[in-house]
Amino acid sequence: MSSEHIDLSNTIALILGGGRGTRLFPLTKIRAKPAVPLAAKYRLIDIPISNCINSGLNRAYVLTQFLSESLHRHLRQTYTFDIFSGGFVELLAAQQTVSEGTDWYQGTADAVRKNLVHLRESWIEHILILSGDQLYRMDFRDMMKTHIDSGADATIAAIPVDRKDASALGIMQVDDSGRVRGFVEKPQTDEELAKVKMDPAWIEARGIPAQGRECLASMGLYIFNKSVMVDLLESSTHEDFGKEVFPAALDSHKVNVHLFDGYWEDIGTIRAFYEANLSLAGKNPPFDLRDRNAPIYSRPRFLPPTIMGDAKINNSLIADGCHIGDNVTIENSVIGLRTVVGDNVTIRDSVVMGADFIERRQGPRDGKLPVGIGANSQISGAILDKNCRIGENVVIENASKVDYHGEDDAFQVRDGISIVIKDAQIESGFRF
Ligand code: ADQ
Ligand code: ADP
Repeated sequence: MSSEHIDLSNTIALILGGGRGTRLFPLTKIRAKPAVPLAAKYRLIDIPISNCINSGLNRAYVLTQFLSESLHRHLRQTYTFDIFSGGFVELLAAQQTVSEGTDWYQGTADAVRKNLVHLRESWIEHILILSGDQLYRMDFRDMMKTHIDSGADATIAAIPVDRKDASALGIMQVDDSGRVRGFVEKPQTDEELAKVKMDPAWIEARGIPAQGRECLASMGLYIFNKSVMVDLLESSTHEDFGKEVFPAALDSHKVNVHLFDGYWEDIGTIRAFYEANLSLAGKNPPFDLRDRNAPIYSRPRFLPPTIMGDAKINNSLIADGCHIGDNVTIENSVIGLRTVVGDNVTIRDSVVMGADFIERRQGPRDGKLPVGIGANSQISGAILDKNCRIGENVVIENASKVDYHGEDDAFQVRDGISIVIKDAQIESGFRF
């Protein structure tokens, strides 16, 4: 049977929308991680939800730590389903689960455990657990087919990686039948890695060019039979799937892998987020936003087209509603919705998220500069969060790439990348 005939109507997706949220800080300072803008006009949450919809799965809960008005609005306005389809995308925020204890979610398994009440409905047979901060395209019907064909209790999506990437991921040792026999979360030493390393021939034998990759990494995407997951979580206090639940379940349960070898990036750190955004701006992006068979959805907006003066744009994504002045150079950058760029500005290797509104004024008022990037400024190697007010003659180049930050600073450097936080103002003449 081909996976096109697999029916996901008995499956619910649980999208893990962010724990303590420190790795993407300060982009997560005043918003929930799923709401972080991506690729000029999307938000992180649009990726897993689009994958679900394109796989014929239209029931999902998004688990998040913060009750976020803007995330609620984004989900409500974007993912509306025909009432006859029974589809929904709903936010489950940690604060709402006080009856299950007053502490916030500790880890991924704990977050799911605190929401088991939502999974009691009898139509749910399978639970698909997804991560909220990854860029990839997958038809989950393929994964479900592997899960059903193998008769596993749980299935983990697995991608071949090399040693250098292994230390940031859950690494699995898998037998010839596809069953997971060993699982080490983020192996840091050669000894730990040796316990779970695979023979590249095993990978090649399954039709995937190993290209020197000798580890199988968990992609953090899991399918569970519902009863198995409920048992595993109710009978333990394990907080994390990777650290605890899987390592403990391998002997008692049949945990298998579903192999995947397409583009897949975890974009949960500032550097990974920055690089993934810029990679989308190239001429041959590794992840194609224009794939008609599996579109990425987002909120429909009624924005005016971008107005551009005498500008030179190279390898860049430019969203709707922007206003770009004369003698502007934009290279290798992502320019988000409603971005305003003054005359004589140069933007290189940067992610500019744009603005939540179009402001109809020119000069400063009440001490506030206009939203956007002021004339004669030069921005490179930076992330400018939404609604930034950057003055004139500002230079952000950060040649030293040395991290520099206080939690509330308008300007910060993290992972070597300059960041101007949301709603911040950078005065004219600022240089770094
Ligand atoms: P990590 O990504 O390091 O590794 P984790 O920090 O647990 O694991 O996050 C997984 C996902 O869940 C992320 O999207 C995160 O934001 C979210 N999340 C974490 N805690 C949460 C909470 N309390 N509530 C809601 N969401 C939460 C995991 C696996 C590895 C695997 C990698 C692949 O543990 O084995 O290799 O994912 O990226
Ligand atoms: P998008 O999805 O297009 O990024 P949202 O619908 O999430 O935008 O709106 C972003 C935020 O901007 C919301 O909090 C909204 O209330 C706010 N906003 C919209 N217009 C204005 C405005 N003129 N002034 C200030 N804030 C605004």
